[in-house]
Amino acid sequence: MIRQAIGCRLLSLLGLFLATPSFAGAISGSGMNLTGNVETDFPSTSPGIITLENPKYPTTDPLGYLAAHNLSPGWSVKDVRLNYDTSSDTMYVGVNFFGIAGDADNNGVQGTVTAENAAKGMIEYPHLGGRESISLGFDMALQGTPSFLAGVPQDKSQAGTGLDGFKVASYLPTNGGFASSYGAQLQDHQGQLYFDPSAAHPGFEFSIKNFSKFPGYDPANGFGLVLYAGTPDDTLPEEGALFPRVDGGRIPEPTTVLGWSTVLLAGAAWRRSRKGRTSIA
Ligand SMILES: [Ca+2]
Ligand SMILES: [Ca+2]
Ligand SMILES: [Ca+2]
Repeated sequence: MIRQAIGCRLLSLLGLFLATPSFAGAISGSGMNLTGNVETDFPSTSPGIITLENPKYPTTDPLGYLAAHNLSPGWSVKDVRLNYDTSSDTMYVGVNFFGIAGDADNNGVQGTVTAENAAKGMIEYPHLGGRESISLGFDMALQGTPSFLAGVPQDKSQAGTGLDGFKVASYLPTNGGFASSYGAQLQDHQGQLYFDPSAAHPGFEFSIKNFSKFPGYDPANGFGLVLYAGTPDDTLPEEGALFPRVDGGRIPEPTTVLGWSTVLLAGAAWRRSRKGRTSIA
């Protein structure tokens, strides 16, 4: 039943991503002045900014929706914003959470939970520690599976050299889902995570270098994107979002949809198998 429900959700997601914007008109410039506030740094109304809204949440009173469904503003993603800088071949990415990234109990401090919320099973590690992860998979050749990953791995033995263990890495599938499937760091592509999420810098903003140089990438076709945020160690559900084709307009091939479904379902199965587990790895 869970698998069926996820499948249905995927289909509804796919239906909502058919009108995604194009890269035409992307800003060319010399980098960005980042503050850690995604909506400030990646204004949706600016030419070249691509905003991928997470269709799971209503635009009217989303915080009320989150509260009613026991979802955390600190792990729920409102949208993902992209800005490709042609002059430096750098892709800037802003993951825009409803609250402060990683502030699971929404007490305004990423890294601490109130006693009351701790009693409800909410857990926060300093920074993005423990098995906390914000991970994005990029499907550069539209194969239905990530070509590479960028983010903070769930399995910290896979952590990279960036802030909070940020890494741009090859995708090395494991049974743990893509958030714990980081392979070798890709030095030619390793950008940076700009801020450890906090009240002053609530978003998750990073860069990827030499973005056009990934094998198989054709800017005219766009790329796919899959996102994960959260930790399997608390009582909150993890965030997952799928953007099968970021340039849009065309329906992904069925095989592509199937591939993406497999990627997401692998993570779902893994989480189910640990249901009830409360120990901290
Ligand atoms: Ca907190
Ligand atoms: Ca944390
Ligand atoms: Ca969780």
